Amino acid sequence: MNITDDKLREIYQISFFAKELDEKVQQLLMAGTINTTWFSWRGSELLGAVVGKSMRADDYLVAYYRDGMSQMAKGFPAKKLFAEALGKVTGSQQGKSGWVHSVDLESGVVMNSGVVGGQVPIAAGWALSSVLRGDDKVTVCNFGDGAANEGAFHEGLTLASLWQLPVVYVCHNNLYAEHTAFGKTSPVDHVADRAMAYNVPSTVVDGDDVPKLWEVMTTAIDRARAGGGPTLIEAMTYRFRGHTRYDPMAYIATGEVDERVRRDPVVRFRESLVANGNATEEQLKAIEAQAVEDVEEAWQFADNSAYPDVEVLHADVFAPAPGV
Ligand SMILES: Cc1ncc(C[n+]2csc(CCOP(=O)(O)OP(=O)(O)O)c2C)c(N)n1
Ligand SMILES: [Mg+2]
Repeated sequence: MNITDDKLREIYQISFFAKELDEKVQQLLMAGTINTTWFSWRGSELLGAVVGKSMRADDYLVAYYRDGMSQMAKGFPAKKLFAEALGKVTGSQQGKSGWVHSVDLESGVVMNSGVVGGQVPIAAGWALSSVLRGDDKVTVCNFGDGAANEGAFHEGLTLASLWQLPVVYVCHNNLYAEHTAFGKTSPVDHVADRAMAYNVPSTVVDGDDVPKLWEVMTTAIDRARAGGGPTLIEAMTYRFRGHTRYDPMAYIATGEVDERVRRDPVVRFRESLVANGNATEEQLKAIEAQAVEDVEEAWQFADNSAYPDVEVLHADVFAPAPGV
């Protein structure tokens, strides 16, 4: 399906917002104003935005700790996410999970985890729930290149394929897992190469190429919805910052990151929108001004919110027993 100008502008809006939010968090962390575990998504904004925007509103997103941009594109309110990161009671889990395990059932962000690779079989479970209920929802599952080295990846793909589940797996291959380059841990060039072993169709796509990524995502989602089973999409991307903020990135060749930052995908996407007549300079400036305002509002909301009372610590740990 070809992407419309409206969708292209929406993707720019969420990507720019995600970039601003990430920059804001970095500033606050560096100034010592806040203290939170933070996995920067700078460099992958376009990929995240397309994933979230290509889904139907009631589809399920199984998220991972570096994809807040996908979650917000799916509809997770930024205020709830920011407040959750700061451990505030107005957060999506009343401040008890942080960024890493934030979920928002209303927007269909049904799971998020720091257990690397754990997303893959859990997404198969969500997709199985759609089959059992007879609804036509599709589950989209984000995970990193490092996750493909976990047993859970192989188990999840096996089940998804055997049962032809309505799930789209999206590997965000940013070339590194913590402090190790992809090539040092993978005997194959691409995560997508592994899908063949499970009879799952797969493709490698440039995660910065919005129209191509849109086409690949919507095709896979449509096929899953029509009963055609799972797809594995490997989107090539890059991580502008270290694994965590304490990472000096000494394992990366000098100049590699600078070169990527110089070709910032959000900036290049903006240039292409103007050059191709998909958006005017005025439209983009308005989007940017609004995003700056919205990021500030989300931060103020989180900052001004209270911490949860200690009494809620043990609430929501176990689901109530049936009939209770
Ligand atoms: C099961 C498990 N093993 C190891 C870890 C430690 N760990 C946290 S993040 C990470 C790297 C994952 O890399 P990747 O999947 O490429 O995602 P990225 O951070 O690059 O987005 C590892 C090994 C973990 N959290 N869970
Ligand atoms: Mg990675």
